[in-house]
Amino acid sequence: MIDLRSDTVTRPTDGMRRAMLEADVGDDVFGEDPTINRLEEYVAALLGKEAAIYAPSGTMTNQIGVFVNTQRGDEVLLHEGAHVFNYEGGAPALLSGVQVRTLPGEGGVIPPDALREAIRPENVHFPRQRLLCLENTHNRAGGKVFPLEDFAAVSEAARDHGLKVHLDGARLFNAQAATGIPAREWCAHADTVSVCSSKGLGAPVGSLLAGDGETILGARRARKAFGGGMRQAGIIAAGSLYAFEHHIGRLPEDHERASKLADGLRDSGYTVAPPETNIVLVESEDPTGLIEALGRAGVLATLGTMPASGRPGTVRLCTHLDVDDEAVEDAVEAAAQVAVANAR
Ligand code: TLP
Repeated sequence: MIDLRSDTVTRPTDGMRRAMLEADVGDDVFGEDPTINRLEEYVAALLGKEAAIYAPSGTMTNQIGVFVNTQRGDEVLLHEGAHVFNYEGGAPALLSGVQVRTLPGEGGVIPPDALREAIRPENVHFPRQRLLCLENTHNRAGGKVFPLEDFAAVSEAARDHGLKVHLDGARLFNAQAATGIPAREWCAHADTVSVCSSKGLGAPVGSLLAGDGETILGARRARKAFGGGMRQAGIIAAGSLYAFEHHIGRLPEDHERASKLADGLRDSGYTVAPPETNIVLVESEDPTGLIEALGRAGVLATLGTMPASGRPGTVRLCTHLDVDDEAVEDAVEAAAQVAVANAR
């Protein structure tokens, strides 16, 4: 089986497992885990922020980001395809008591004017608007990079209206790898940033939320309340630290393989946009049927989107640490056979 469902499916490498085995640990709820402390300092510096906090998942770091930037009854603005809105179990309402308002935008990019149009006047009838969430790269848009200038422009528009900005940077280092722009340049336009070690960077578990010192202190209280206070978690944090230290530099390999995969699929008649990073979206009128057929041919994929408003749906294929050139060739070959069978 060639598993292209997500870049979350990777197994830790030997070097990563060794780092985990040898990790110094302590009780992190007491702030005494030396590996977690090192990881938090490392990632804060990498993102150009004062402080960072380690948590089990990107969902948790996003939701702590929502929690620390809002109060109950507030409105959070985000893109209609945002992970925070679509794939986190309704957590903004569940955990922070906020309502979300979705905004349109090609490729996950919210134009400043779309944001300005959504701004409400000060009036007792209206919810307070306190936060804009942005995502880079954008998962549902197919791993698209949020161009830095556009990011800065919409962030400035948000701040002009007194909003804070949270960046879901689960795949922020893919944006860095695709553009050569350091991740911290996007972070300079956000108040809080979530990054994941468990996506393209290949760690088994772990995400961080970065921001200013006071906000991250608040995030420590929120993490405990959300059940994310961990004890000798240096054992997993060592895998995350290893991922940040050793695997950022190899992300371009995943992007090249995604391009090869897209080219190969196009050659077999599939409609595929050129990927900017490691996510390939294949257009399909019947995405669930295509996923089943690919699965029977030995390639695992997931649903991008279902067909809607006269537009085809998409099937998502991700390249990652455990996919080599041969796997890409085999996946292209299997997909070609599916295309031939479907044409019969
Ligand atoms: N995304 C997963 C699924 O939840 C869809 C995937 O396979 O891509 N932000 C973004 C942009 C993400 O893509 C994800 C994971 C998360 C946050 C949440 O991370 P975890 O899974 O660690 O909670």
